[in-house]
Amino acid sequence: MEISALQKARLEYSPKLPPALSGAIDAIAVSFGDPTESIANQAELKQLFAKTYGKPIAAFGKGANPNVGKELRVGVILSGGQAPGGHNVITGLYDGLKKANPNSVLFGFLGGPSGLIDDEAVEFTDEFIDRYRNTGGFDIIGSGRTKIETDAQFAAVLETAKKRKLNAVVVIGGDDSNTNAALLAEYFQTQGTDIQVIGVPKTIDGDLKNEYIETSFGFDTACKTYSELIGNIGRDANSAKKYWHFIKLMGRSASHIALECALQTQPNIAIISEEVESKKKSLAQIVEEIADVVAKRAAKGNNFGIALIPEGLIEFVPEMKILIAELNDLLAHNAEYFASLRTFDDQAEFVSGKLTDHSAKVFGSLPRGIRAQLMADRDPHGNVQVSLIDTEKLLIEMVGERLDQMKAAGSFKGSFKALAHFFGYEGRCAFPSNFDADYTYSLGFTAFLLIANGLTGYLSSVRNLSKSADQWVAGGIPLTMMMNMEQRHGAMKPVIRKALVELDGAPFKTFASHRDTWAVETSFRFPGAIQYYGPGEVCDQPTITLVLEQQA
Ligand code: FBP
Repeated sequence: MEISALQKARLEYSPKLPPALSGAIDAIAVSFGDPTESIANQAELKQLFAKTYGKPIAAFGKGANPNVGKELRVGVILSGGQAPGGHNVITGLYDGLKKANPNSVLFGFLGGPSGLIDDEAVEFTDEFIDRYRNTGGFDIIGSGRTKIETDAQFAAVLETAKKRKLNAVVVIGGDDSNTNAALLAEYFQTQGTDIQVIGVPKTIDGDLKNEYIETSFGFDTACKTYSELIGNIGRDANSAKKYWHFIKLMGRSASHIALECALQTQPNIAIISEEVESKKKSLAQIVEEIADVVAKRAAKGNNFGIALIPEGLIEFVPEMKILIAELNDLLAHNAEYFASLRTFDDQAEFVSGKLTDHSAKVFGSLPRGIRAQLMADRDPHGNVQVSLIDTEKLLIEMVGERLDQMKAAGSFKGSFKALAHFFGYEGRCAFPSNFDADYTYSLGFTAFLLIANGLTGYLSSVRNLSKSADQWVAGGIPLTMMMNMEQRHGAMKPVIRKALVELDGAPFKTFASHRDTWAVETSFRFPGAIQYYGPGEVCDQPTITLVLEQQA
């Protein structure tokens, strides 16, 4: 296959490791903290995870560790949405395994968790893996969203692991996939096996983070890719001065991506879903606020601008949140009957009849296309597929109607021509930035160390990330530590808690302190394309979010 000049150069790039991990493999010692507790629902979780609950945090440092050279057989899966750097997790894991014992074997299970259930895998070799170093995408083995859920699926995974004589399984995934990893770790133990399970924090959404997991991989590259494009559009808008651009940004639930892109590009409007929820803003209020900014800019002769809309917004508007929760429950409980309804009208009628009066009214007020999108299939974890809902178009339509009314009343004298964009999939498979290339390689190498030290039910962790890689620190965080009980598919389930944007956190406060100026002035910032080579301040910078969080 012909490869680009950049791909060729990236194959040669040597990712940086935390200092404790870069020496001889038998000179990396592990140390442990105190037993841990889950973030909530301790009693229930202790019961559900009788074998794996409450383990101590693990940290790697320099020191003798003669036992890491065992021959190991490990399986790895990529789970959920693509995120730049997934290939480097695998290369870091592979290099760790081979460095410790050249006879160790790494299997890549194909197409996500279903590869483990169906036992479909490839065995990695140097030649195979070398073709994917520092590249974006998950195409090395593919990914999928199957959830390991039923007794039969758990049993099938165990059978696969036994058949392949696996010592460990590594799950590269987001909050839902790592919840699955925690359940699998517990299951293997209750079945009397010592097969280990290690998770790696992945998702461009940036919502798998806490005190110990500073960011999920892929967030850095995805935000930089979107910010480049937003900056380019900002410059185009300021050149032609005739369009408003409504840009929906990926991020299923949390608005971390929208917030980071706002800090990078300084748009006129950026909606943060978590603020909408906390201030209980209705859709009508959001529309009013946007129309107000459009009118203020028009009054200064600026009939153009940029508005960033987080993909998950719709689920945070109180009346929509209640509607979606009701829809989730009723679709989960009437799945078979609903699937038998063939037309939109039949489906809408059935749903409206089952909703509470208030939600039925909200549902009825939405355009047909949005109603259809809200009734579409949930993902296997029960989530609405918000990337398929055209929130940016809904807002353009509603803002346009409001501005017409304002024009009639004399409070808007400009013009409003708006274009809709969705930046999502184009950010998920870019060549990982140097930050993500280094971070993911380190996470993969750390996953190997957690396995080599006999641990299970842990998430690979690399910290101190706002500093240069020579100050990074590697370790492992017990998965049960991040869990609580939440309502899913109409029942309480143990899950890793999603990290939403904190309104009292430094990134949001920094944005909030500037947004009124950015709304009316044209203050666009142009981040430009990701740079892979050059001075550190151009090509090795972490996200503004990470820097602000760690300064606080
Ligand atoms: P993960 O949480 O699995 O990393 O996926 C994140 C994401 O990219 C969301 O931002 C988006 O809503 C969703 O995946 C899209 O899913 P799909 O790839 O199935 O269309």
